Amino acid sequence: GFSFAQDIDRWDKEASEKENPNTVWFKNAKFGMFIHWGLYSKLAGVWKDKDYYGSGEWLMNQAKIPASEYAKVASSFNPVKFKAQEWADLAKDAGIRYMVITAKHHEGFAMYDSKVSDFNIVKASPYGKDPMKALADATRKRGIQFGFYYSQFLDWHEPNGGGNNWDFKEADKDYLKYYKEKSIPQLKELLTNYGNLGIVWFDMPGGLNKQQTQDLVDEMHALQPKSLFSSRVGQGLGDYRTFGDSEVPATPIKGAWESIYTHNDSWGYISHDMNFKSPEEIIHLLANVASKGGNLMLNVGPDGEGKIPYYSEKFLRATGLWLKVNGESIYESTYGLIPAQPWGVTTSKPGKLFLHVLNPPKDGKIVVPGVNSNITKVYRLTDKTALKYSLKDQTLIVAMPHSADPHNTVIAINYTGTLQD
Ligand code: FHN
Repeated sequence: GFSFAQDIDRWDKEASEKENPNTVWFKNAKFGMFIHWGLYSKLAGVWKDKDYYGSGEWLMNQAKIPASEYAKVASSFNPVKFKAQEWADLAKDAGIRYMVITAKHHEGFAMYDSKVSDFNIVKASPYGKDPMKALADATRKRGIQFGFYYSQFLDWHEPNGGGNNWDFKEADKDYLKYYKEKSIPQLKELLTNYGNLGIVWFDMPGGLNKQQTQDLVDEMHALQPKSLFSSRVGQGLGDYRTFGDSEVPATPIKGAWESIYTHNDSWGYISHDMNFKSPEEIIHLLANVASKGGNLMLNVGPDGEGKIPYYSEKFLRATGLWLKVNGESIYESTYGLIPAQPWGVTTSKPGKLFLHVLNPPKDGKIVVPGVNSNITKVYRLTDKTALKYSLKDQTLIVAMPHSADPHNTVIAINYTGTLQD
C-alpha cells in the first residue's frame, strides 16, 4: 500500500495545538466500515477466464482492459439482491459507528445517480436505481455516520483521467479538464444530494498543486462544512490522517487518524479468496489501533448481486457481540497510558486504564509497569468480577481470570487522580 501519512509535522502540531471540533465524533467512533462496490464486484478478479491476483477493484488495470470494452460490463450489472437495510443492520450489529462507500472508484463508474456522466448505475445498468440514497438513509437511521469514497484523480474510463496509460497517452492528457468536467462536478453532486456526510474519503491524489487542492477542499467544505476530508485529498491537506493500507503507526498518535484494512485480501469482491480475518483477528486489530489512539476502518466487498460475503457478515457480527460487552474499552477511549506489553495493549479513559490481554501469559500473571497506588479497583470488564492484584515498586501484577474470553480478555483498572507518578 501507499503511505499517505505525509506532512507528519503538521498533523502532530495541529493535534497538540487545536482540535478540529468536527473530529470529536470521529475520534470517539473508533470502528468504521469501508465498502468497495462497483462493476469490479461482478468481475470478481476474473477477465476472459483469467484469474488476476490482487485487489479485485484493480482488474481493469491489471488486465489492461480498454475503457470501451470494460464499460460494457455495466450493461449486465444488476445487483438485485442489494438491500440497504440489510447492510445498515449488519453495520449496526457489528458495532460500526461510521460507513464509507465507493461512489466512484478508479474504474470511473458512478454507483449513484449522476447527471455529470452517463457512465453510472442508473443510466448504464439494468439495475436503473440509485443504491446510495437508500443506503445513506438506512445507515443514518441507525445512528451511523455515512460518507463517500471518491477517486478524485485516477479514472481509467476517461481520456483525461489519471492512471489509464494503456488506452490513452499520458502526453495528451489534460488533468485540469478532467477535474473541471467530471471530478469536481461529481463531488458537488455527492456533497449536495445525499445529506450531511460524516466523511469524504478522497483517494490516490494527483494532477493538482497545493493551491488547486486547497481550492478544491475549500469549495467542497462550503457544501459540507462539518464533513471530514481524508488526508488522501493530497498535498498534506485534509481533516484527519489516513495511514497507508494495512498500516498501523508504531507509537500512539495524537489527533484524528485511521488505519484501514481489507477483511480478506482484496478491497473489491473476489470469489476465490477465503482468507477472511477471524473475529479474534479483527478484535486484536481494533484493540491495537485504539491503543495508539486511532480508528480502524475495516473493508467489506459486496459481490455483483449486492450480497455481502458470508464470512464478512458472520465475523463482523461476532465482533459486534464482543463489543457489546467490551465496547467501553474501545469507544470514546484514547491511547493507552502503558506502552504495548508482551501480553497485549492498553487503552485509556479518565480514571480508567483498560488492559487488552491479547496473548494471555503462561504463568497467569499480567505485569503492568510504571503505575502507582492510586488504584481503587481491578476487574474483568465483561462481568465486573474483581481480580486479585499486587503492587510493588510501581509494578502491578494482576492474576489472569480463569475463564478468559477466547478473543480478548479486557481487564479494567479504576484509579483516582493520576495512575503514573
Ligand atoms: O488504489 C486504491 C485501492 O483500490 C483501494 O481503494 C485502497 C483503499 O485504501 N486505496 C487505493 C490504494 O491505496
